[in-house]
Amino acid sequence: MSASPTHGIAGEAVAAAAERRWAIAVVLIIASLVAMMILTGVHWAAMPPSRVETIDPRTLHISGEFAEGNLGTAMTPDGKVVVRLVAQQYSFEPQCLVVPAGVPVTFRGTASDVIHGFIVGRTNANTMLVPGFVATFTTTFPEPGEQLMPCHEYCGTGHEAMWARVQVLPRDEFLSRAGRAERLSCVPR
Ligand SMILES: [Cu+2]
Repeated sequence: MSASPTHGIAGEAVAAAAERRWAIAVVLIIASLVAMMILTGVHWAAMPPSRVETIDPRTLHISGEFAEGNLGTAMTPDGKVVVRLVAQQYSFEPQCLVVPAGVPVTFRGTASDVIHGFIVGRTNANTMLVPGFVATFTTTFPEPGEQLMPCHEYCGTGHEAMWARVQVLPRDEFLSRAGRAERLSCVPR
């Protein structure tokens, strides 16, 4: 019943070949990751971001763009939609954002303590929020509906409970609400 000695040697050869294949695959993966790090490092060093906006996280709440009364969605005089928000352990301010569908929306956000970030549902609205810096991007939400906006940078023990909601309203409904209020949000009062 025992395996023949030749069988054992053949088995060893198969195992050695499989191990070699895995070793080659792992070396290739590590080499490609290192190459990616070097490439991105050189790229960022050669072409630093064109626009870096800094802000003092210690005085964020006291005055200026990210003071509490200024957070939420606002219409600029020339009709642009701007959402301002602040992330902190473990919530976003405001907790519920209102945006129009089919209109470009500019987000401006920052963090007051540690690195946070967010993504809005399955849209391409996605950014990190780093204390000391203002993150900005513009996106358009094609469909009305409600989206979840979780924090996607691990920020501490309460991270998994850190999320907000985004209500994407039909354009006309948004405009009629925006006409009545300076700052819009859907936080229940
Ligand atoms: Cu967070």
